[in-house]
Amino acid sequence: MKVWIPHPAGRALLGELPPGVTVEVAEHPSRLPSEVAGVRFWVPPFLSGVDATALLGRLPDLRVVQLLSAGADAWAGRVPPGVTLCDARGVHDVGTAEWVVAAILSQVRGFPAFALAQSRREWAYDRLCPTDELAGKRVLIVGAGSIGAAVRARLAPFEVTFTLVARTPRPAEGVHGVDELPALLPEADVVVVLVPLTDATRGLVDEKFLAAMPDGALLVNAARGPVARTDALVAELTTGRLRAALDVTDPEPLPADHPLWELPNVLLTPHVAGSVRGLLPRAYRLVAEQVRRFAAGEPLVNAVSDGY
Ligand code: OXD
Repeated sequence: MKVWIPHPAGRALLGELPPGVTVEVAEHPSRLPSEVAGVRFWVPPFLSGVDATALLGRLPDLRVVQLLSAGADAWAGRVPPGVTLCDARGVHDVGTAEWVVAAILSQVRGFPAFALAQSRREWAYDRLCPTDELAGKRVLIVGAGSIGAAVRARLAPFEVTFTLVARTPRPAEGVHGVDELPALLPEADVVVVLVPLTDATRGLVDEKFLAAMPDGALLVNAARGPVARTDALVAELTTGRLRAALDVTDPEPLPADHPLWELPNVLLTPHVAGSVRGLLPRAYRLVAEQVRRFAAGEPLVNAVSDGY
């Protein structure tokens, strides 16, 4: 069985594979390592900015597409019949949850303003103190999957309270449905958006969503840029009423002349929340397990359903 992976380092990280499995490195869809025939298991490049989906129709023997991203929005609904699409659920929990905690603490304790003052050699005590604090804040997590659980576990020691929202309410676990957001948003000091990008979540964070957040609240987007309406974000954040920490934007990359760059109440990072040094070892542990399962005829984990 031929397996294509995108990282040369991935070979060693895969460890021992079942007999008959050949691994080749296909770093870029325009530089293929061998004939397309015989590739049964493909791990495409991770969020490379290159649309690798065009290769889907050119791999006649393909049976599995294993993504290295948690989000499958660029692939769902595009794989040919007979091909199973799997996401990397779990692989990004540590990195993304750490980013969320760091982003919240940075914004609440005013680190971006202190960093700017530092770049000007300004001792900004009188101007920037006191800052806000995280203890006592009400945190609303929109997207109660594995990353949401990791965020919750890491934030819990900070003496915050949590409300969780998911596409499907889970009353037994205290998880509310998305339709309850209008009632929940006014009670949240920090709103963390972690939902996958689907037809149902595109534009979820719109004028009404933002207007329902109380004055001074913090919006954190570690999901996908198009989950928020950029025009609504710019309009609301320009008033200074809310704060934001955005790892994702629409468009991405954000053009140099975009108004979001200018806003002092916005912390921006270039879609890096999950990109930490431990990512590849975690990712290739999942790939190795999936290859083993596939070779043994066992069901794969993390299969992305048609209704993604
Ligand atoms: C992901 C991401 O989807 O890092 O994994 O954005």
